[in-house]
Amino acid sequence: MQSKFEQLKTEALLAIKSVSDKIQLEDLENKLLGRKSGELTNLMKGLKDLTDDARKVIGVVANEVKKDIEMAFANKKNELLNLDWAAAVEKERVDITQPTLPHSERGTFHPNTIIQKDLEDFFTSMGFVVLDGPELESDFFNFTAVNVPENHPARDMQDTFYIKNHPGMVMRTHTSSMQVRSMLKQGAPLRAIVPGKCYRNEATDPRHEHTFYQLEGFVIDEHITFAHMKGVLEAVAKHLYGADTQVRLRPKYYPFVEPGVNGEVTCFICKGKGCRVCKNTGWLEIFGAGMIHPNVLKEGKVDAGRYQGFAFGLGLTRLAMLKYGIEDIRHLESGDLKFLKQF
Ligand code: FA5
Repeated sequence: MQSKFEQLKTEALLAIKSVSDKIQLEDLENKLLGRKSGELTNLMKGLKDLTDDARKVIGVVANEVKKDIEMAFANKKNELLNLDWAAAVEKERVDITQPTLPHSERGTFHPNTIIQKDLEDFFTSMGFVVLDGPELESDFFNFTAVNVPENHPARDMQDTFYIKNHPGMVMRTHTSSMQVRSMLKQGAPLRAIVPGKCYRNEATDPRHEHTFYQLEGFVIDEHITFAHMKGVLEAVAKHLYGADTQVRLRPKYYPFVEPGVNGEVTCFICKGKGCRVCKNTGWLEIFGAGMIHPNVLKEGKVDAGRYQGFAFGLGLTRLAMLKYGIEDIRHLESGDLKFLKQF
């Protein structure tokens, strides 16, 4: 019986050595060591029929053979694993001596992103913080909190996407939805901008998209006046379009400000003389603004007796169109690489 164990060991070690993949190795392990009918298992079962003395001697041999075979399996498993690793590394090898991709293949920033980054730098240099807010917004923060209660006709000014099966939720129609959110979170005084995406159920045309970007700004502090607002917006206009740019404010109704204005800048193409871009008016409309309505401050738990503030909403997409002379807003969300690679 001893020689049977030794013969099995010799054959097993040879067979293990010649295996070249994991599946073959598993099959062989099963054939030799399988619990029910493995060849070594069967041989070991025969030990019980030996006399006590013989079992003592042959038992030692049997255990050693088993240990050696198990060890050979473990070594082979390791060897195959290392081969797998080597193959994986070889597959991922990068030839660093290859020339890089031509520069024209590099990504570029979207025009909206370029303007957004530029304005973020500009406003942070004036002490504003940059905030971010949800695009899927509650009806409350988008409308009610900014002084547009349910059933108020001012809701019709912004054609809204309501969310099926989620009453009370809308795709935000403007970044003004962040006014009260920010007041509740940060309190007063507050100086912040909120750039971001907005959505309106528009019949799209060259100047109106269902998805576009705005940049909201608000300043809340003691003794804030309309003059501060004009000063900040003039600084923005000069930054964007040059030092000789003027700002014109004309009354406009927005429920969340009082008084409210429509902001225009001298056309930076014709310098106010009148051209195709400004439709011969000499002015370009770029924002809505005004002094924050006391009802909005109250919703934000800001003491309206002590604090005042102004807010403005720049049409960021409009600014990008003006800067780059883009004639149709629909190019911006088209994902068309021919268009996007120009920037
Ligand atoms: C508002 O959305 C106000 N929340 C702005 C505001 C903020 C006023 C704070 C007062 C105080 P309005 O609907 O006018 O206002 O939109 C502001 C700008 O967003 C517009 O001048 C325009 O540039 C841009 N805009 C509005 N709708 C679209 C659209 N469908 N496509 C592209 N740009 C749009």
